[in-house]
Amino acid sequence: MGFDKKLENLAVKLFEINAVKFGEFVMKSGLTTPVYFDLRVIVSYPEVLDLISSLLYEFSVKSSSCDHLCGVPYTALPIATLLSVLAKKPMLMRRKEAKAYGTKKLIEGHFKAGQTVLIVEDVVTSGGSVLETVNDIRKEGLVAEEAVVIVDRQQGGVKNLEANNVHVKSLFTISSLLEIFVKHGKVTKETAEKVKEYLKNNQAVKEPTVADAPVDRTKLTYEKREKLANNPIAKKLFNIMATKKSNLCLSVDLTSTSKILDLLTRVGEHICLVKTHVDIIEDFSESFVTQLKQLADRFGFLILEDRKFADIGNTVSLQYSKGLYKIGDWADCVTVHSLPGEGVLKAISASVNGVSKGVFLLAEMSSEGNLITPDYIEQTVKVAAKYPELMTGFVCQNKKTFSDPGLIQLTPGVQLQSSGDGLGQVYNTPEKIILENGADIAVVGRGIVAAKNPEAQVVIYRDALWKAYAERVGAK
Ligand code: S5P
Repeated sequence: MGFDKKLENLAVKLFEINAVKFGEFVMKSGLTTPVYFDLRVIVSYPEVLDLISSLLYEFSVKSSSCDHLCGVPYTALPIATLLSVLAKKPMLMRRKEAKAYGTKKLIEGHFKAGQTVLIVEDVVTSGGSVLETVNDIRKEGLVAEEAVVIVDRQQGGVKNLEANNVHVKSLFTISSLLEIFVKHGKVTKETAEKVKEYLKNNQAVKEPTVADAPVDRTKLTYEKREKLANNPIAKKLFNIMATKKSNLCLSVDLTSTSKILDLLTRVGEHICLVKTHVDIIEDFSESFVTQLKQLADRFGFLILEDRKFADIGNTVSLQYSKGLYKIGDWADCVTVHSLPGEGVLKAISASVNGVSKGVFLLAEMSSEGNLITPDYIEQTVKVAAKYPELMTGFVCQNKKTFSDPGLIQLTPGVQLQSSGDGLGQVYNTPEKIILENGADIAVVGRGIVAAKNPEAQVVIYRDALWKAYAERVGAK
């Protein structure tokens, strides 16, 4: 039997078991409706459950690349269960209220942040119930962007869900059901018209109580975030981090080229990014740049020139591409202050001109007594949003500074040995900056560079930082 025929049979069965009724019904809100769905009754009809799940499977689940299925409690739970078995995909269960004792978990089941979830629901009116489940799922760092439903009541719910980035596929709409019912003589044409008229005049308003919880970027894996990044350097960095299992950036604040190259030869395999201050080098040459790039290729790390551009756009574009250093030629990304305003990003964007380059914008600093204010931080994040192609991430100290999971939080001020340097620098531990402060990449300078045995130290930092990241995203 073809899909459409099966769909027709299911519609007729739903009518016959009173899962859909026509008449005058008073709803919870006190308003009346000429059509009423009660799909809870399907649990009494195994053949209907079977038909629904096999049709939903054919129609949507089979072609979905989701990692989990999750039914909206309660009516959709048995359907989600059957679909999970058919698709051989694990299920998640959302509690309506967190347990008062024990783990207080809202989502039951084993999962990892960044995995995708297909939501299963029986009837969508305003979309509010689906959104409640979506929001709880997103709070766990999971991705919920698709839903499959049995009936769309065509009252604005699907649109509401799309606006919240949930794509909905429905087996039936009320219109498609009415067509089948009229064809099979279950309802009269007049009733069908009355229902259609009712729907036209009763579009559900967006549920104001349901907030679309933003995704917590710190719960997502670097693999997932690679896909969410717009800037090619951010994509590459996420990829390198995931592949090398390193979220360590080494700040090679040394003044001789041979010392820098020698250090990188020894520790390059353990880092994802090297950060330079090219203007402190006393014997800078083109050959240094060539050798630096060779090491970057050999060990698979990127180069960040920490120039902290902070002038008017025109000057910055000259500083970026001209002079002794010609930074734009060799650095994959650079640091930039937002102080001069948007012009600085505009200038670099024009200089880059489509080549794969990136910018880390300074939103905060690690030094004691710095003059950055909360408003400055907010405006910095706002201006960055206008340059998604250019922005690799932010240099900042706080998880809450920005939320875009496609951007990278680069956090300096990390050391195991001490808590400051006597010149205003403030140090945190690897665990604190990854787990509490939300860093994606930690910048370590003197903690490694000034160590007696940098090869040993680099491994200690890399392992501590990676362990903290793995704990953060719930990876084993
Ligand atoms: O807020 C900041 C921003 C930066 S880029 N605080 C910082 O310390 N940095 C840089 O990170 C600083 O210029 C130096 O190169 C590095 C930290 O080095 P460390 O030796 O103190 O670890």
